[in-house]
Amino acid sequence: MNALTGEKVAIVSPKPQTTRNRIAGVVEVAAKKGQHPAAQIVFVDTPGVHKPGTQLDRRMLQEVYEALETRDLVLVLMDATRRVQLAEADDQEEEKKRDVWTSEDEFLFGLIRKLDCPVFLLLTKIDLVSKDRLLPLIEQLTRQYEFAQVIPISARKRDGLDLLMRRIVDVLPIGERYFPKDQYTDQPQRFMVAELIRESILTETGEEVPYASAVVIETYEEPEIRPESAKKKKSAAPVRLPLTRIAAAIYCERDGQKAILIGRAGSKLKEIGTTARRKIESLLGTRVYLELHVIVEPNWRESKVFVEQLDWRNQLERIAMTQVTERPDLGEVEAGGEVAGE
Ligand SMILES: Nc1nc2c(ncn2[C@@H]2O[C@H](COP(=O)(O)OP(=O)(O)OP(=O)(O)O)[C@@H](O)[C@H]2O)c(=O)[nH]1
Ligand SMILES: [Mg+2]
Repeated sequence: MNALTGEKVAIVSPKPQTTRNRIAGVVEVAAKKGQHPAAQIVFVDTPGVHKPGTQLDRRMLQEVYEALETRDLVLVLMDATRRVQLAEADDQEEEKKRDVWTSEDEFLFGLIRKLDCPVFLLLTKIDLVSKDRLLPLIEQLTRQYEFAQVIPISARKRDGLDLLMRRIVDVLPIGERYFPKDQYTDQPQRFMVAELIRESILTETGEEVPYASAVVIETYEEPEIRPESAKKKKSAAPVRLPLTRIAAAIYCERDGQKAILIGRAGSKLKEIGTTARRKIESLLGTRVYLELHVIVEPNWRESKVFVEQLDWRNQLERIAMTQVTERPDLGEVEAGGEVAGE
């Protein structure tokens, strides 16, 4: 979705189950004479389909079902590299993995068989797989379901993306735009900020810490001067960009995880904060003061109420209802915030 929109709509990491909520990425396609009219494609990225264990998993699967309620077309993305590895592996460990996969596949195919819209299979990361390995894989998968299209793609090399867009436009109904022409996502910026912090946790910590972590923005104070007007100001002195002040809580499940997230003398939290702040600055076009603190919420992934509260759509509702203008009590601050150049 990032490759297609040309924007960082969704966070990305090598770890599975990175995406937790459904999010839209909007792509405008220009008309092509004799081929197709102009189009707006609204991609809805969802968490991956896997059998749920925790309440968080159940919520993630619910996101998939909710995304399926409003769709004209479904794209099933499968990582070609992992598929090829499994198809060719023959040791016992791999055998076990294959069993898990078979049951996850059944789950997925069961889900798409209920759909009354076209389903495309996209084999991803083909920059890492040779063509002669791809063909048997396609054969094997199309035996299980009659996909309307099978399109091998590489987001990295942009292979297959133009073809994909054409095939999508072919099946879309004629209708009004869903989003204004220049809007590329449905997520409010404060939630994209929370995601960028989570992305930094995914890359900066290992083991179960990223899975047990959740980020909630507690204060979000936008500058009064918009960055555009600040840039336009005619002045000989270098323009100092306005400042956005953000405080966020990182929730984890256990004291040990909190200790890892904070690190020796707060070093890990500082690292997470610095990488996140850079990404947030490039998203917002302002300087950013980012303050992070860590809260232990035992077994939050098993709490339906907590998991529901994390959903940005629910958070938006709550913000709209309470219209809190006061800075909430942030409790114990574990490490100071920081800002570029200060
Ligand atoms: N080589 C290669 N790597 C890719 C390509 N597309 C994605 N990746 C890598 O694959 C990993 C997973 O990418 P994500 O976008 O997080 O995958 P996802 O399907 O959204 O996964 P979840 O959100 O965890 O369900 C990242 O390390 C990406 O850099 C590609 O076309 N080629
Ligand atoms: Mg994802």
